[in-house]
Amino acid sequence: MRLVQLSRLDEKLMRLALKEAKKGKGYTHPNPAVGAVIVKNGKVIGKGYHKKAGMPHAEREAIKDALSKGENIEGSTMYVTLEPCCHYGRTPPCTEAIIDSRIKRVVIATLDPNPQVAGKGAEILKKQGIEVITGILENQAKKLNEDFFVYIQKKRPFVHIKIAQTVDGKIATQTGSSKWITGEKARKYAHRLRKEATAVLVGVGTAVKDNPELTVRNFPSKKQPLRVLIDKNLKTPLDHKIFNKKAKTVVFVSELADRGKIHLLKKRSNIQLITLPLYEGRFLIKDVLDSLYKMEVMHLLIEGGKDVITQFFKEGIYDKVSLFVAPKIIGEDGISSVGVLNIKDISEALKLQIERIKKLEPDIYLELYP
Ligand code: AOF
Ligand code: ZN
Repeated sequence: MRLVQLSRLDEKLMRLALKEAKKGKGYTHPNPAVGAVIVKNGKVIGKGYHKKAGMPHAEREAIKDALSKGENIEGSTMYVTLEPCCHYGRTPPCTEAIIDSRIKRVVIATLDPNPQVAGKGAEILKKQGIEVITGILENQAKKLNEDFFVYIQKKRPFVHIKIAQTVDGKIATQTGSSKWITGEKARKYAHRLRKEATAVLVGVGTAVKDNPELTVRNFPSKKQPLRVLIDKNLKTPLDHKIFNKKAKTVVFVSELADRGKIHLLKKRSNIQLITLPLYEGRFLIKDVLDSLYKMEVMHLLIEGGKDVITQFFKEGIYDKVSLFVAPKIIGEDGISSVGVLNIKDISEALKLQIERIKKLEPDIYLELYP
């Protein structure tokens, strides 16, 4: 009975730590969003979260918070949403701070997939006689950092495809008219997705036709994601919004790109050009993702268009699909959200799981996972 009560209490306090962690969501890349709470004699005496890569980790923030209030941490319990680190990265190990503070119990939601930590953090604490419990609200903690887990384990960005379409699967009319398919609520939510991404990618078709700025405007955000443009011939006009000063842009070009335009773009401090080889007239997705991984892009949001999205689906490289569906019908002469996949038998269809359905009047939002 006491054990059941204790684990309920642990969950309640871990929920508080998760709430802290969420405050950093979208700002910590390539680090995870982590929260920590310190409890003594049933009272929360300190809390904190990781704000940004290079800044102190959640554990040190919580310790600092408790000390600043004059609290005595000795003998307390720490709730932390990710296993405390035990390595020197941009910051010193959290295990040292926990041991030095004489915390006697550490409750962890999930282990850190980072091979430099991966269970070693918990072991070090146990060796010091600290009681360590793992797995409290583990699923929530993993979901919160789904991008970080993929980035670490697969050594590539988390690939998140966003589609806004009609009920008959169209993203534009035959003339390319698409503003707007979904309503205001869905578009606001799409800006939240941008805030949570490290980078937002589009292909040349979308960049030229829609002239998107790819910044976060409809949602509060302290940062702008990196913009990524795939444009082998560098066809996008230089006065298009994707190149404006509101954010940085990486452009993938090929040897075919106009030298003069390359020269002009190189002079702009917010633009980075990367030349990639072409195979049968296309870049390899692997090359694009390798480059972005090296730039520490942890969460890549793909916003279209059809050709880019089709290539990711074809190669089976996607971790999440955010689908907005508007109660509108365009018909077969419209542009489909996904192009030719050459699927013959229905059993070969790409299969997704619906994890969440949300009404964003007048549209709906589906969160899909492979
Ligand atoms: C924690 N608490 O709040 C976070 C952790 O370069 P550093 O020093 O910031 O270390 C980054 C790594 O630390 C990151 O890859 C992940 O394994 C872990 N993040 N660990 O104990 C935190 N953000
Ligand atoms: Zn740490």
